[in-house]
Amino acid sequence: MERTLVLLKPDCVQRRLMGQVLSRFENKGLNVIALKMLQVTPELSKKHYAEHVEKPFYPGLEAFITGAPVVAMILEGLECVRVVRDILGATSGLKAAAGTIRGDFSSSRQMNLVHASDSPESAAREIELYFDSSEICAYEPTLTPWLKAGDE
Ligand code: FUP
Repeated sequence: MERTLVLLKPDCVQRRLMGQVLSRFENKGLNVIALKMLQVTPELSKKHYAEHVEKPFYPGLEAFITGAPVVAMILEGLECVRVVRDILGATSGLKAAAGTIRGDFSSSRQMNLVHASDSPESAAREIELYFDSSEICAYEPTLTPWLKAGDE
């Protein structure tokens, strides 16, 4: 089992797309094991986007991500990091394939609705940035036997 950090960004919350986005993860069979709404501070943004802080687009990105509430969640499932990135699609909504969340709902590179960790290492770092271990509610869903074979 793998875990990944997902953020429903301010555009997702403001456009009332939270339910539709969450449904895609639930429909896939992923487990939501932590979930909360919060306002990202400039300090948290700089930690989250540490690799981008020096880039020219960073000030606009920080203004966007701190501009309204986000929803943070931890998803769990087999190959969850890659599976969730595939469900999101390419970074730019203009380039993302139809059928992906960004491909279906976004026409922007910055306002691309959802963030998801890009590797298990990033996931571990980002989960720690957004969640205390006491906020994680891991559980075994009763329908697991109908989602995958026992040896998968
Ligand atoms: P992703 O891994 O898909 O979230 O994308 P990146 O790590 O490459 O970029 C992080 C965020 O910066 C993305 F959500 C989009 C934003 N971004 C811009 O706003 N402008 C750019 O030129 C590049 C990225």
